[in-house]
Amino acid sequence: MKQDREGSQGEDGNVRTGNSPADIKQSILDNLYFSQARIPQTATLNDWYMALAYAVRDRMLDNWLTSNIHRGRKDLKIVSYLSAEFLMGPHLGNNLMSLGIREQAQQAVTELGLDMDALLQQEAEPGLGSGGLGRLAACYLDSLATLQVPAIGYGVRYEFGIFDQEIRDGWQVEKTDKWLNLGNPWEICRPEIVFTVKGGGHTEHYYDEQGRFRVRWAPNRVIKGVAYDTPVAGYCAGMTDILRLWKSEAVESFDFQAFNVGDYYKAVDEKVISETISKVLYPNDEPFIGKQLRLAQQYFFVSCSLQDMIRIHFLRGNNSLENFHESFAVQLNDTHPSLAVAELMRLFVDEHLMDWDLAWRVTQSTLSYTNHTLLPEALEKWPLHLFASVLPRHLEIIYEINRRFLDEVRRKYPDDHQRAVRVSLIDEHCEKFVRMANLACVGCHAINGVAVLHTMLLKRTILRDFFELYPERFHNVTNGVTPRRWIALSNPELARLITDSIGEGWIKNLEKELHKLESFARDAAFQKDWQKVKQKNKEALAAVIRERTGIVVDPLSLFDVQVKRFHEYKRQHLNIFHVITLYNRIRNNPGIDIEPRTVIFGGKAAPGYFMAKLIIKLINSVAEVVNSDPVVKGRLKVVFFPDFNVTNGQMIYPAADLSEQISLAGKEASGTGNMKFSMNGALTIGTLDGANVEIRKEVGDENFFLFGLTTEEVENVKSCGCDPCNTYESNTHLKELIDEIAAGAFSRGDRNLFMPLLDALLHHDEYLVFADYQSYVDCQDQVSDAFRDRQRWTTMSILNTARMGKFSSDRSIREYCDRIWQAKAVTDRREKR
Ligand code: F58
Repeated sequence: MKQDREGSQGEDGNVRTGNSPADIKQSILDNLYFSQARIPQTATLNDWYMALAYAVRDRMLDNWLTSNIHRGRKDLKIVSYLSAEFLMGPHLGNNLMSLGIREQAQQAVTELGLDMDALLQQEAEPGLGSGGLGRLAACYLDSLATLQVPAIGYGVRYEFGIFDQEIRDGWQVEKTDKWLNLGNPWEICRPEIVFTVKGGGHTEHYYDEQGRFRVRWAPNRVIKGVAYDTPVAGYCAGMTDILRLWKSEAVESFDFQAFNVGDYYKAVDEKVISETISKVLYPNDEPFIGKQLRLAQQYFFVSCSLQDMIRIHFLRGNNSLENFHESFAVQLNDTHPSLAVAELMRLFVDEHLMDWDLAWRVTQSTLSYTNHTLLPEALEKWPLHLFASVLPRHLEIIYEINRRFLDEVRRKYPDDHQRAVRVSLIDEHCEKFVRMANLACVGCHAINGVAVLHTMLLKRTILRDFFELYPERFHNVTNGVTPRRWIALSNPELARLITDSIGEGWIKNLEKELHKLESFARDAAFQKDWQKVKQKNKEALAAVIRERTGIVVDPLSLFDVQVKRFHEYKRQHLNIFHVITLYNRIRNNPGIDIEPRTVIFGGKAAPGYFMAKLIIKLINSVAEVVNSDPVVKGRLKVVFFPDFNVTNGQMIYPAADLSEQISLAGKEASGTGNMKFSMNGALTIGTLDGANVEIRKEVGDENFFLFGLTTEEVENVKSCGCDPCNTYESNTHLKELIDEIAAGAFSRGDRNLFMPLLDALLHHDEYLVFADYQSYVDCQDQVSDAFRDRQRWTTMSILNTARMGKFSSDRSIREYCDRIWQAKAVTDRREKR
């Protein structure tokens, strides 16, 4: 073995950090031996993966430590992104790319007789998020680091992330995600960065020696939060930001108390309860479900994070908290961390003896809030009794904020009692609740939506009163996604083609560079290359589909893809109704000349969301019938791709021809999958919802398949009280397919199985599936026609990619920095390569 670890040193002579293939190879061997206690002869694939990961992490440390110095600089504001979710995706491939050592590592690995793809696949995905909101946080960290803005992402180190999805008999089955089982080489535990967090109990009011009114919180639980840091390297940038996740643990002194009185088991119980806080991510999607443990989780990570920021603020040489907002801009990713308003006030006023008014000014200047939903049922509101039992001091603080705020409202609108009732931080309709969005709107200096339409609707609907009170606080920052992970990493062939044509500037400067592709849109040779790349990606996906589902699909068919969380408003059932419509056309006319399609679905349903799970079952049931019917002759295939996550997304987006963005107008805040598809050359069929509106504007109306009611029309249909039964009765194709489902055509004769879904549609159809059906089917016919003309389609595809510059998360982050955070990048740029 010794021999194995010797050998050549790289040009820079440092096997620990050198970037030559020889250095990396030696470093892998060293890490295998010294960190994994393994020799090559007996090492498992996971040992090799860990050894490579440690070798890569070693190479991130230089930048990490220099970046710490920047974070210590008083003149540079640190952006704190507070989020209950970070859906980072696998780190290895991305870090190799960011460090610019992909080829060297590939060579090192090959020389060791290993397969890089197998090593990459060994990494368990850190699924610490459930969907768009968590993935957005990850894209934003990538952009912050790439743009060299000092930043820390703060969240929870869930032991169990989002469940793994299996499909059994067509139904979703949830499996616990054990992402930490084989070890996580990317995180570094920082036992010295630890904070205590109180819970429950009561408050005591008293006057201190100086005669000041003080409040003491006497909790009945105390736990501690320990920091785990994951480096986030900017793409070929000197900056490495940090993802700091908190793990809950028992406070030792509490154990001892119990132990001393002989109650050993109580001490152990206490430990178990403490560790429960960061045990599991709640996989819910909207609507809001008020579980005590979730409130405790939110408070836990908010408190640890704010205490950590105060620590850093003093470490930077400040001696008061008056200028805390010059050290930190704190972004609240939805209301999940909105307790920060009350907690920062508590830390300032109770712990650091700041005067209330000053504390309030600093709190407001520090915090800003992003809203991610228009669904009223998704807004977080905690039952007052529950809130009081977990956070008694915070409730007092919220009452005081509310008292002052409502005074201000009444001064402004003296005769408008109803307005005060609506904006109050406490909902007093029957059972009382604490309204977290109201708390965030009052306590933050900036409030933003995530797409132009979404921000406009926020101002007109759920946050209207706050917009009228504080119009200057409202901003729009349209979401973006990182072109590093979502093009360069996941679609290497396309990345190469783009770079060969316009140079590599697009990777860091999508907005300025990518449009240069437009000049190739009609170039015959370039079109061929473009088609080849897509074809290869489709073949690769087809192979994976076969391996995971047993379904054989034709890579030459149109890949029509809808991947996202399952929710009725996203209308995956509208898509499957179109599939049934195509199937009926084939059955009614077996010789029909129809453009072959493979319709691919993917996504998880919240474990308790019956209707979403029933839609998954319907898709699989339709798939079973369509895929096995000989009359179809392979012209139509339906696939449910199980366990859609970041890793699988990286395979799926590059292989799509058509992107399904078909939510009911006014329901999807932005969408980010829509951007990933389009960047990878898929054309969109979509409604005027969320960021679709802006995507269409960028790519051009003629390169986007638009259908469906507009938000205004939706409002009209809703207010006229139209009966969905009428649409059903008057549309023969719709009636035919609904009747088939009802008759058990896709459920082996079982007429009851899908009744709950059909009943909901026939009697309410809240998301206007029936109303949009015909427009959708007509639009899909246009898609098929367009796909027949491959040259035209390819032009449209190239133009879609070329015009997506705006949707880089770098643009979003620049907007946050300029308009909301007033944060600057580190100026001494140390460009690598
Ligand atoms: C999503 N929200 C929006 N929430 O639905 C989507 O339109 C938007 O593009 C994205 O945020 C980013 O802005 C979302 O993903 C959640 O996952 C919540 C997590 C906590 C429980 C409730 C759902």
